[in-house]
Amino acid sequence: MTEEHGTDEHRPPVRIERDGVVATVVIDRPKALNALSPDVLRAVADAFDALRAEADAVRGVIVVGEGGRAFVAGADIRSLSTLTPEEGAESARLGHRVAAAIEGFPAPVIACVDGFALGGGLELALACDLIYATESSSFGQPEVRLGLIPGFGGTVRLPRAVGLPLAKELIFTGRRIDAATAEAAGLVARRFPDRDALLAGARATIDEVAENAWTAVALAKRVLVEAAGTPTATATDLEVAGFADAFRTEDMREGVAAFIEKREPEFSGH
Ligand code: DAK
Repeated sequence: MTEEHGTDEHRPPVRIERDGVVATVVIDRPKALNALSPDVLRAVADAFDALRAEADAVRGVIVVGEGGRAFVAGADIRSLSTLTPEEGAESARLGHRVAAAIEGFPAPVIACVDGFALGGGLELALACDLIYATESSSFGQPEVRLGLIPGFGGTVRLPRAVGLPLAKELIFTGRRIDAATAEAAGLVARRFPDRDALLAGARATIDEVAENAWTAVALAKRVLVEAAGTPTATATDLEVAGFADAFRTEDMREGVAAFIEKREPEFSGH
């Protein structure tokens, strides 16, 4: 098999690192600025499927790009140039499989952006629950410069994150914005001076989340993800269902009992 352009020799393009309750999915194709070839997309989806199997032990996932220059500089433009329409459809399905795996993962997923998050890279970050970024990062949807439009959900999730007018401006111009602008627009939840601080900040957030009832965090994520963009009545129905499901958990009984008994709760995750 020939080596994919920009792929570092003999290394899988995606790896999972574990540190206590935190799992980190590292996209490791720095020579191509971590561009999303079909192989990379498949590997990201597989990584989330693997983590799903041990979801009981994972309280949060960090997604990060290797190399310090890019989170992900978009879909792999070289791969795109050779795709047949059928392969294009397969690539679209893969992209949506990745987004579904992240949104369906029962714990927060934080995109840690250190460098470029462009095109499919920004769309990958938008599928995550939070975007944290270093000061030197930049964001954009440059697809129209290639004769494309965002195809991994950018037209759907970017307006939800920054509002329709700014989303339109970014998608129509293809321009890049810096981390400070992205934070002011609500796209980036938190900014950090460098990569170490970025990763430490994401871990600290996951540790803080991990002190809470895992079942409740998973239910809250389910409602937030499923309700996004739906009419108010549908969204509130989803919230009612999630609220009712919380009453089915031991954690809810424990959390309420601990408050009444003036003690710290001991959540079991059930
Ligand atoms: N794909 C492939 N290779 C890439 C790449 C990309 N997106 N971005 C960078 N590279 C490669 C470069 O070709 C270069 O490789 P070598 O020439 O060294 O072999 C290496 O990474 C370093 O890049 P540069 O030399 O260009 O580095 P600079 O610092 O000068 O510039 C840059 C960095 C990020 C500004 C520049 O590389 C750039 O503009 N990259 C392209 C960014 C871009 O346009 N991204 C959006 C792609 S469109 C779909 C769904 C979604 C999509 C497609 C289909 N379906 C539903 C089917 C999404 C489309 C997109 O994301």
